[in-house]
Amino acid sequence: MTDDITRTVQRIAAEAPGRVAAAATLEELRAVEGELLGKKGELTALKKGMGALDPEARRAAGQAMNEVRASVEAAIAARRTDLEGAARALTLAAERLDLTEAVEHRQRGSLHLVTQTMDRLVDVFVGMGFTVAEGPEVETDWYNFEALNIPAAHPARGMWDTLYVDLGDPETVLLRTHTSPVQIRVMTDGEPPIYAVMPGRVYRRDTADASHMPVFHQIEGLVVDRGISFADLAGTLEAFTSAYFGGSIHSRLRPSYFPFTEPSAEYDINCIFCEGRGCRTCGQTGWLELGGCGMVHPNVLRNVGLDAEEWTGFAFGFGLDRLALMRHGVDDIREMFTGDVRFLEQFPA
Ligand code: 2U9
Repeated sequence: MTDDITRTVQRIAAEAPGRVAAAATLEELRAVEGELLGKKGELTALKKGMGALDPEARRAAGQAMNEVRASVEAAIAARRTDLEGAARALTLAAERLDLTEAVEHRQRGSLHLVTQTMDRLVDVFVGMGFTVAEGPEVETDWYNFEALNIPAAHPARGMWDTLYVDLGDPETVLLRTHTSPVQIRVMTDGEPPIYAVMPGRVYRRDTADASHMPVFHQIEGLVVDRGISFADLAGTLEAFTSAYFGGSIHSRLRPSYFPFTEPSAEYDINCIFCEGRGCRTCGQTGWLELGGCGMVHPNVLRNVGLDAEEWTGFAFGFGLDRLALMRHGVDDIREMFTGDVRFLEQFPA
């Protein structure tokens, strides 16, 4: 009887590792576990035969059975860990979302031509030591006109066809017609010295045609410090011109009028197509008009609480859209804003 039990225990011990390893799924493993260790399992069945043994033999058989049970349990636990890992890997593989296709087959978008132009202009000015300031597109009459030395009844108001917002008293809230109100805010909120550029979107009551849009973009610059002269203005614009357009392109200033600058000037550059020889784009003049500039009017300085005897400054401004059109040979500004991908994808960046 003892020998029978011992042989069976040895057989179970010898066979168990193979049977456990042969279980290919968690379900099969549970079945093997039941067969070996369960209530109706082989080791449990052996226990029942032990009652007939003498105490000595019973203890020896009991010990052998416990050892086999422990090693079978360990083998089953190890196999379960393996099978659970494999099952998890299968689930993960089945549930994996493959997004590579979307990335590979769809073309990535790019920055709009106006954004690219603005980024490059800002880069050049930042390289020259300017900071960048932004402000609201919905403005009050004070920031957009009054503070800039353009009172309500002033004939110069006619220089800007303004879109008013139906808010508060009539004609007190508007869509900014230039980025100049940002300069007023910078001077009101901070102290000189100021060396800043203001890029942004501006609005005019205008019908769209090949060279005008009611919404367009500007970059303006403002310098306020002690001892700033017209020579600093001319030198800054010349330095900007060669940094942005290349060393062969120069600038010139022609007398003009703006209410917020005195003296005021138009800012021209050598034609970037014929480099000054004369062509169709520059109307045979060799020059392209880029924007305006001047010394900040003392009234404007006083309006923001600065002593116009202590501080002087210059300002300049030019349209960004026209610059982008010229640079890329686009002949209708409306092309830039219809959102046609066939146009937009010609300017990847
Ligand atoms: C303050 C003082 C002075 C900014 C200036 C111009 C001349 C100018 C236009 C050219 C074409 C913009 O795109 S455009 O319509 N700008 O000619 N802008 S001086 O002068 C300022 C601004 C703010 C406080």
